[in-house]
Amino acid sequence: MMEHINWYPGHMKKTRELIAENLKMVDAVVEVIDARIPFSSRNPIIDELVKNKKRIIILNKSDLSDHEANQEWEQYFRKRGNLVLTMNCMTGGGAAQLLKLLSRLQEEKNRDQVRKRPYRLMIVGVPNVGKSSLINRLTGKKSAPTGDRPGVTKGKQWLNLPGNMQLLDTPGILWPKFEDPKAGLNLAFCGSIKDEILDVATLALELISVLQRDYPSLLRERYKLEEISETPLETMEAIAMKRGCILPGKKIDYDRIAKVVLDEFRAGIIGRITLERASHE
Ligand SMILES: Nc1nc2c(ncn2[C@@H]2O[C@H](COP(=O)(O)OP(=O)(O)O)[C@@H](O)[C@H]2O)c(=O)[nH]1
Ligand SMILES: [Mg+2]
Repeated sequence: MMEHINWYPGHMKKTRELIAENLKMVDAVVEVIDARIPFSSRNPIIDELVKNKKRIIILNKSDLSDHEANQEWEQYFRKRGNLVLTMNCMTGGGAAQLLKLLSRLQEEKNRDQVRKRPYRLMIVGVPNVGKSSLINRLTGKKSAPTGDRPGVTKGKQWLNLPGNMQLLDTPGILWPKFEDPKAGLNLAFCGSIKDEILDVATLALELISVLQRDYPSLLRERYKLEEISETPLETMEAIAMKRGCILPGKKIDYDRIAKVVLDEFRAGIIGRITLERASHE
């Protein structure tokens, strides 16, 4: 289920308080981000919120992102003192590594203790990065508990993980970077905020503009284009011709081809693409 939350100041304040409260009970925070847009898919004040807790950053959807870029981002976050893992929470790729890493942390915590306490975790991230999928992967359940709207406190529940570890059942849903227009675009490309923010044709045109700059050969191969045109609009029209997205009167069906390109990008069909590189941040 995609979460479309209407963030307003009161909501954000409540979320902040809830996370602060939960933080007191956990040993580590697992921050899930979208590996295609690691910068845009991070909450703007995440560092301030989490402060000095141990942090594990999950570069999720790494099946959709550029392999080389994944490695750069891993390095980027590691250099800044985080633990980092690439994952695919849809198939469970990386889950074993994460459990191994957590169990090492659990042992460190309990090394000199007579009574071994569970190592406690919470998951945080903006909507659609894969928080629920991660919970399901770790607990082996089909569906994570719902009702995970910020500010709605239910009785806290700890889900038991193998190896004396416990996970808070509801993830901390953080607000996205909606004040940064570039981040807004990236989130919209990845389907993490509503398409209505821009009309679908304009959104696709923006995406094509990025793709023809950074991944021209993937674009050419996918849509069997002889060459990449000068302007994104020409490229979009060439793709529309190839796909037969033509209206009566030989007009281009911009909305239809826009949906095709966006859907194929989001599903990883155009190729493995990362929209933000660590070297540019
Ligand atoms: N390709 C791919 N899709 C994923 C991955 N993780 C989650 N998804 C999909 O992304 C969407 C959002 O996932 P969800 O767990 O609901 O995100 P949440 O809003 O953070 O809880 C769903 O359609 C998932 O199937 C991943 O690693 N790879
Ligand atoms: Mg969820």
